[in-house]
Amino acid sequence: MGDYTLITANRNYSSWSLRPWVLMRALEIPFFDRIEPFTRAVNYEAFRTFSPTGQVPVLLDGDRTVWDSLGIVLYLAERHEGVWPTDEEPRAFAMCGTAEMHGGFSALRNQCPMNVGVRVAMEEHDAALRKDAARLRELFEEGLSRFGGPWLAGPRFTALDAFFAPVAFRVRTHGLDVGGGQAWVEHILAHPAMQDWEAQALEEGWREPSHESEIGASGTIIEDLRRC
Ligand SMILES: N[C@@H](CCC(=O)N[C@@H](CS)C(=O)NCC(=O)O)C(=O)O
Repeated sequence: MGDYTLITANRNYSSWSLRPWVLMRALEIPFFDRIEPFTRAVNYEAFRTFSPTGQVPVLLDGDRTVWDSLGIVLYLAERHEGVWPTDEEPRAFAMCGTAEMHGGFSALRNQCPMNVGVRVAMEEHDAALRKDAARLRELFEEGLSRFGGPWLAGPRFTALDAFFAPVAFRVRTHGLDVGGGQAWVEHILAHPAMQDWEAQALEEGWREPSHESEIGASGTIIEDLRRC
């Protein structure tokens, strides 16, 4: 069993970081929580000192480096119970949804950046974003109705919920309509690990200009709840 250090970046902005962080917290897998904040628009050289891709998240298991949010989750699944659902049907759904999130939803990712403390009014949704939002709604509603909720693949929090956790913040920040999937959005935002992440995001003092311009470009900022 691992002696884990999970390296992540700013709570407010770092959506890929949130995935393994919230999974490990929800499954109660202990780890040392190391934060490496963004100091500039591209942090490649600085992050290369601990990450082969120059990106976060990175999991250190003793002297082994495990990188990429999907790589980390697959690694954890071989060592810990509960990363995937036990039954084959929800497990297949969870694996496919996780892969879909990892490789897709680029309009959502580009046009609705994660910025936990900010609320944005969007002027319009272009065709690509409308397509992503419709697919999100479909996937959330299917998971909840097929497996009975309250999580996307049934009664327990799994990697599928962790992979969509940043989307819950994006849905709230940008006021996206995910239909019946809103029940899941509210459920995950109320999870103690998500509440802790959010509290840290609101308190952290780091502002990084390129992330600030991204959120400004996504619409009109109507509320900024960050305390620093
Ligand atoms: N495919 C990677 C993507 C990771 C990624 O894009 N991380 C961003 C932060 S959320 C990063 O480290 N960016 C480096 C930078 O902004 O300089 C993963 O799943 O872990």
